Amino acid sequence: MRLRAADVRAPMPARPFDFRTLLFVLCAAPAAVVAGCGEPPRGSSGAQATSAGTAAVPASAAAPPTASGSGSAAAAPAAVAPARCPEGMALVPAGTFRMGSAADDKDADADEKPARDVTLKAYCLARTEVTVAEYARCVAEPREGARCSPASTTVVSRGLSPADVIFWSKFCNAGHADRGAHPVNCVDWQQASTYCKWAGGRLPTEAEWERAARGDDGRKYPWGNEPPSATRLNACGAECARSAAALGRKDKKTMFEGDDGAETTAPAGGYPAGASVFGVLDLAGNVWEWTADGYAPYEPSRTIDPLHEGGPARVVRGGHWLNANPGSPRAANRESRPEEKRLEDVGFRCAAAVARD
Ligand SMILES: [Ca+2]
Ligand SMILES: [Ca+2]
Repeated sequence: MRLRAADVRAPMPARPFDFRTLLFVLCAAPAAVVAGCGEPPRGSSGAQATSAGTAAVPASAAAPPTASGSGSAAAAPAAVAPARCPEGMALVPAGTFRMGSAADDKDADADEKPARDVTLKAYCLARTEVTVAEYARCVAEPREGARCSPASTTVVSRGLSPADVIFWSKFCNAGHADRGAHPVNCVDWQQASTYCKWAGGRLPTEAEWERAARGDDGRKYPWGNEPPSATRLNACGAECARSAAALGRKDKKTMFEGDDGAETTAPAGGYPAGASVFGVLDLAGNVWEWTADGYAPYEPSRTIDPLHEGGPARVVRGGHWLNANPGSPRAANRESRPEEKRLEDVGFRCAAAVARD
């Protein structure tokens, strides 16, 4: 039994993820951390801003790091400019974290194992999922090499019955005037990738996504190890059971007892209590998020900026608004979706290279 789209709480004012200026926000990382920031991850274009004010990370951001720690004792340490991220993005400094789940973790799925240390260069990650309004700008203002096709107003997924297509398409957010601040969904992997390119960035790798969600202390959820609650994420709470009961189903399981205020998607960034250590929102819940990686078993030998190239299935992360299982929004959890699908429960956010003066 499925839920209705009605009665979603009123949208919050849009908080534009505005790459259009070069008013980068000075990162708040301590100097010792900033000094450890390296070059941007692979896949970064390092493009210059265009005359149209394109979402761009300056080419200087693509410069390799200075060889700190390898020079002679007599050499003066090279000055390292503070790392900066575009407005609306959080800086995740270079570092090493424990990715994946331990062999004895009974909550973990087999595809999360083995756990191993992974080292990442510094990167920027959007604090929020891309919204309907943000995506629409990409459609309206195409740029050479990055032309967004409209987000679908119907789900696209082979195997769904015509009735299921009609039902689930109600939850595609594009085309609904009251959902401009909600995450864009019903977009396939290529659409997501194109948008991020248009915005001057790229999709985050799976490793980048996981580190942003787990921090460096191996936490289970972005906010810590406490169980999910109605203030921390949009998933299936009391509101979910209530709407299911209205459809005649009284046995709908829920993830938590409280009402999270959203029967379907919620406006992006609406659960500050669920923020990660880097200040990134909705990494748990709301919509699953496309990542750059193709879905495949982990390769333990790949420990530096890992990326599994290619499809046809891509990794999605973070769970979504209809999840009742508290295991779904775990930071280490992985799922796959065929890259051509446009689904009501999958959206995305973008990453970008750090900039330096
Ligand atoms: Ca909910
Ligand atoms: Ca999410």
